[in-house]
This record gives sequence, structure tokens and C-alpha cells, in this order.
Amino acid sequence: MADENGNRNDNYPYGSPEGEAGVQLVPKLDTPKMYKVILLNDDYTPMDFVVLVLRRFFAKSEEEATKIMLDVHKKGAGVAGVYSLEIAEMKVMQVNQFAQLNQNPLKSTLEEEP
Ligand code: TYC
Repeated sequence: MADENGNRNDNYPYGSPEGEAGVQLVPKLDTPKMYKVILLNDDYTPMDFVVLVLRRFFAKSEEEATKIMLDVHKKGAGVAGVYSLEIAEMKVMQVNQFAQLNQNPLKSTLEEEP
């Protein structure tokens, strides 16, 4: 059995979630929400700097980082990575702070995954 999040709801491998008196023995766990870190295009941040950011903070290869950067450059925005909320928030802060420190207008933001 699976619920709308794709989780089993039969408490596998614990058997029935109902105890003798109808008490739930093992709590059901929802899959944590995931968040996209979105990179936004601007006219001034050098392409090399964006590639460096993707390599440094999102562990992308040179090739993958270049692909994402060009995608953002052409479309206006693009996904740098998908993480749990706390990690995604940390990445956004790191990127925005690193850009500001280097006097680039590059910005990133969060978007909840569907
Ligand atoms: N548009 C920038 C340029 O032409 C490059 C760029 C790409 C900037 C991606 C930001 O998120 C960005 N130099």
C-alpha cells in the first residue's frame, strides 16, 4: 500500500500499525519536502564566475557547470541543485554572499519542489 507521497502506509516491516487496543505503534514518516536552488541570470556576472560557483557550492564538473550556466544565461533562470530545506537555504546564502563579496550581482533563490 502507498499513500499520495509514494510512502508505504502499512508500516512495513513492522506489521499492522494498530496495536491490540488500536494504538499506533510506529509513526508514519512523510518524505521531507525538497527545494530547488535556482540561479538567476543577470547582465554583469562573468560566465567564469558562475561556473566557479556551480563547481564550488554545487559540486558540478566543469562540463556540467558550463551547461547549467549557459542554460541560465539563455533562459533567465535554472536549477543548480535540489536539497532539503536547511541545505538549500545554506547554499542560497553561500552563493549570494560569495557573489556580493566579489562584487557580482549574481543571485540565487529557493523554490519548493512539486
Ligand atoms: N549573463 C551573464 C553574462 O552574459 C552570465 C550569467 C550566467 C550570469 C548565469 C548569471 O546566473 C547567471 N556575462
